[in-house]
Amino acid sequence: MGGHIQTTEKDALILIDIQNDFCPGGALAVPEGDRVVAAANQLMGRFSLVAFSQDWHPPGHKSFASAHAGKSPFETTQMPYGTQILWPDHCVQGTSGAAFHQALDENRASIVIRKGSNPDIDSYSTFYENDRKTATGLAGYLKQRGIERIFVAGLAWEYCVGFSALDGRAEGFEVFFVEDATGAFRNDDFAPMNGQLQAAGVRHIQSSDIS
Ligand code: VGL
Ligand code: ZN
Repeated sequence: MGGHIQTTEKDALILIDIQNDFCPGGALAVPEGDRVVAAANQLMGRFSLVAFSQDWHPPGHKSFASAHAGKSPFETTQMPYGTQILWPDHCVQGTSGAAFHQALDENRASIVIRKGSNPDIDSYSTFYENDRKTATGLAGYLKQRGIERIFVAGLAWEYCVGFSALDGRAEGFEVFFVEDATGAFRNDDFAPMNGQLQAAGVRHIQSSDIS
């Protein structure tokens, strides 16, 4: 059954980091992260333009706790661009953990934005690295393709999907956050991100709202 949001050629679907390391069994797993795959595959059928993002870190990336002597995952450190959470090694370029979930239909993506490749800068958003200055080029790509509204989904809610939604707003797009196609690391601490999303005018929807 269709919902009340009709998609057009001015809409794009942005599927964020649906990669093995963010799924159960992966290095930085979202609980039940693989549950977004079926929803993502289904959503793609509603859009003429689909973009993927892929977390893509070189070995020894500065966002890894292992790159900082004496630090453990989920502690923080100060980087030139601010406070950085230190993660377990994840999504290392070319590894199976960095590959898309095998059930995700990759063929529909017309562009894959790889992010987090600068060894010294993390990148949650698929529009800007965490220094907030280095653009990935996605905004220009979408604008040159005439896109006005973006629909974001994937992994993880309170980091890469959330920051991509906020930057999408900052770039002037209307932004829809597809909740049932998005997974959170924790269900008890995403309220701050949700507050930011709401303040920015991001609209929260379900897949079934789209026809
Ligand atoms: C992500 C932490 C580190 C994400 C990526 O995709 O949400 N989170 N790298
Ligand atoms: Zn990462």
